[in-house]
Parts: sequence; C-alpha cells; structure tokens
Amino acid sequence: MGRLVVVSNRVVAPDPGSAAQAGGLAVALKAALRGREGLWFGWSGARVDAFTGEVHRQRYDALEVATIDLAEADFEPYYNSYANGALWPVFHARIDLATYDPDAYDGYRKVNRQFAETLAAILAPDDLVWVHDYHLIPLAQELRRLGARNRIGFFLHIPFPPAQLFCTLPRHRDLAEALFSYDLVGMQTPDCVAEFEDYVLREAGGRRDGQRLRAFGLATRAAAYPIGLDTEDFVALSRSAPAVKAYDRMAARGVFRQLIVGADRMDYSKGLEERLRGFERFLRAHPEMIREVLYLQIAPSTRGEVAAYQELRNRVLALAGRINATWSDIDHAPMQCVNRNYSRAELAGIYRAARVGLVTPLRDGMNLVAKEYVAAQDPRDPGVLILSRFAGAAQQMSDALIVNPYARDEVADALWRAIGMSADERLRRWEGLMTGVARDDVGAWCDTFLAALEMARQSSAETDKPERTFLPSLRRSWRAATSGPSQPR
Ligand code: ADQ
Repeated sequence: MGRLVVVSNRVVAPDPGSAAQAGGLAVALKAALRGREGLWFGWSGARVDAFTGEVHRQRYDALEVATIDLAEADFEPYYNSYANGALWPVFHARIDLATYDPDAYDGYRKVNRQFAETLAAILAPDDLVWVHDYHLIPLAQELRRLGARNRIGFFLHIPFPPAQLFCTLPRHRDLAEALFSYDLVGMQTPDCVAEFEDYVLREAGGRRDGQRLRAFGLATRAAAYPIGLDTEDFVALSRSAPAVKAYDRMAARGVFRQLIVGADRMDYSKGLEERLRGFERFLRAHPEMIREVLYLQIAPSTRGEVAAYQELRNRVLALAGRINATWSDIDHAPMQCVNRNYSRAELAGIYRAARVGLVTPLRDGMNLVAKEYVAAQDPRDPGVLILSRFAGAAQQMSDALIVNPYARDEVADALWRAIGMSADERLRRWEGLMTGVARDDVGAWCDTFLAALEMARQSSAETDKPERTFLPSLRRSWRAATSGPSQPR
C-alpha cells in the first residue's frame, strides 16, 4: 500500500517552531498527517522570478514535505485574483465582492498544471492522494491528463454555494467538471453536499446513480465529512504553561467583569462588523452591564494584498474605536480589538478565561474556533458558546446558543442570556458539546474520509466497474501501513 499524499496550497512544516498559525486547514492537516507514512505537497510560500519546477524535499520522521516555489507573475492571478478574489467570495455568498477576470482563471489553471506536473514526477502508482480546498479544484483533472490512475480525493474546507451563486462564476461548468476527476469529493456538511448535487442535477444535466453522481461522462461520490479538532492535543495545550500564563493575564482583566472572546482571521465571512454591532446593541439594551463585561476580539489580518481585506480591516478597527469612544469612561473600555496572532496554547488559555465564546460568522465551512473554545473550558466552570447558525459547526453543536449573526437583537439577547446563565445550565450544555468535540475529532475525520476514498473508485460512465469485493482487507492493510506505535489514533 502506498503513501498518503496530502496536497494543499500552503504546507506547514511539522516542527514545533511553526506553532503560531492562523488558519484551520493547516492546523487540521498537521494533525491528520502526524505519525503517518506520507508526503505533504504544496507551495513553499516563496515567490520567484520564474517557475523552475524544482521540488524542495525535507523529511520529518515518517513524513516527507515537498514544496515548489511559484513565479511572482503567476501568483497574483492564481491566489489573489481567482482563488481569493473570485472563488472565496462566491463560495461564501458574497458575489458583490467577487471579481471575474478571464486571465485570472487562466492563471489559476496554469498554477494547478504546475502543481500537477511537479507532483506527478514524484507520485508512486499506489499512492493515495488527498487534495485540499478551493485553490486546487482542477488538480485531479490535470493529474489524470498526465496519466495518473491513483485514487484521488478532494476536501472542500469552505461551503459549497447554492447553484445559482455557483453559476455566477463564468467558467462554472469547467470547475464542476474538474471535480468529477476525483474519486471522492468531501464537504463539511450535508447541506453543502446537497447544494453541489443540486447544481449537478439541475445545471450540469447530471444524475444520481446509487451513491454516485454522474455528469460530464464521469462519475464521482460526494459526501459530508465534518472536520474536527485534534481534541486531545488542544485539551492538553489548554493546561500548558503558555496557556496558564495567558489565562492568568486574561483572568486578571476579568476580576470584576465577565469576559467575552472572539478569535477570527480578519475576513468578511466571519461577520466581525455585524458582531461588533450586536455587542453594541447589547450595551445599549443593558447599560448596567457596561462596566460588567469586557469583549476581547482577536482578529489578525490575512490576505492583505486583496483590496476587500484592506477595506474590511479599516472598517472593523474604526467600528471598534467608535464603540469604545461611545461607551468608555476614563477608567473603563468595554471592548478591545487585537490585530495580531497568538500561539495555539495562548489562544487556549484566553478561551478558558472567557465566560462567553462569541463565534458568529456569516458563512463558514465549519469553524474550528467554536470547537477550540469548547475544548479549552474548565470542566468545573465552563463558559457558554454563542454560535452562528451559518457556521457548519452549528449542524453538530446544538447545545450552543445558536443565533442569526445578521440579527443584532439575537446576538445581544444571546449575550445577555450567556452572561446570566446558571452554572447547572452551563455545565449541561458544555457536556453535550464536549462529547461531540471529543468524539468527532480530526482523527475521526481523517479515518472516515480515507476509508471512503479507498472504497470509492473514479470511473467514466462508459467504463464503470462493479465495486471491488476485497476492500475490507485493503482497508486493514492501509491502516496497518499508516499506524504504528507513535500513531495518535
Ligand atoms: P478558517 O477560515 O481559517 O478555516 P477556522 O476553522 O475558524 O477558520 O480556523 C481558524 C484557525 O485559526 C483556528 O484554529 C484558530 O485557533 C486559529 N486562529 C484564529 N485566530 C488566531 C490568532 N489570532 N492567532 C493564531 N491563530 C488564530 C477554513 C474554513 C473553516 C474550516 C477550516 C478547517 O474557512 O470553515 O473550519 O478551514 O476546515
């Protein structure tokens, strides 16, 4: 049985020095690959004058990391213009922010071809390939063109949009067809799978055939695999020395006040402006609480080269400033907005000290901060999670206070309810949430996806074969190959 080959735009070297990372995908993949015999392939993060195709390879025990540099001239259309200027906004239902540039689409395809050509050269025929996220949708199609017959799976970390929104992308059929080169397409929630299926059936003239979808003369499978945390690790982190230090610093600020925390990349999908306005509504509705709470919003900047992100950052910081200017006194400010990264351990300590975790994205594939907040809580005195109904996590975390992030009143009411919640109710809700966070962890996500990928078989409509019958033994040998004494699961 071959290696597990994980492909993602960015690769994070699995050394302890790279602990502070903003981005759920990198954190999850790092955990998923830990202890497995595998290869992690992606962009090095370096932009060079011209693409050379040279692969930089580095070994970390059982894991090999292989990266390529991208040409400066290719990076802009691929990453900023198409992946983050068109796909990200459309998939997050922000077609008003999407920019469509045919050259950018060509650039996106070009970089996917470069990924495929360099990966194909180091791929063994029996490797199992797992491609991640919207940057690399066409990768399997390019690999197949080069003759790769490996099983190739894809996981979309962000939501799949409703069919009518997907159709606003000028080359939507190309993209959808590219997904059919995968043996298995994984999404975060059943709702996302339903949106994809709706597009395939109604727009692409496809059909359902048992567990498969058929379109473009090809067949694939699409199913939901909700991503989880490396829960055990995160719980342990929340008790580590840096976490305790961060907890103490936070708790000192909360001696006479209840702490509310939010931690999100500065991204318009995270609903930061709406959240701040919900907090302000709470202050207005309950002026007696102004001195009783402190809301800490951690919001590190990302994608600073994309105009929509620069504008968002300016608006969020201005709004936070206005709220404080309106509601502060000489010795008190009700909120603080911090525009920087923290290590995962520090974040765990900060979450643990907060009575309320405020997680209200407008649209989010999953949202791991919601799960991290729960995992970091003190089981004897847990805090309350307020969660947007539009985060994928809400489909698993019904014991949170679920809100519509667009409705300021709902956010304000939930804050009021969370702050006054009895210890019994907090405990009951947290136990329900923690049971799910512990059970549906990143290991379970990885195992269920890979087991399904082993069983799925990409095939053209014409050459479709019956399901292979020796799969259980294949799965056993895959597990044997990927597990060992150091394997966490
Ligand atoms: P993201 O959009 O990055 O991920 P999320 O799932 O919330 O969103 O993960 C963010 C990660 O960054 C968390 O692990 C969090 O701890 C970390 N983080 C947040 N603020 C930080 C800070 N100030 N410093 C350091 N780290 C910080 C995408 C999708 C999500 C999906 C994930 C995983 O958009 O919907 O849940 O992938 O599939």
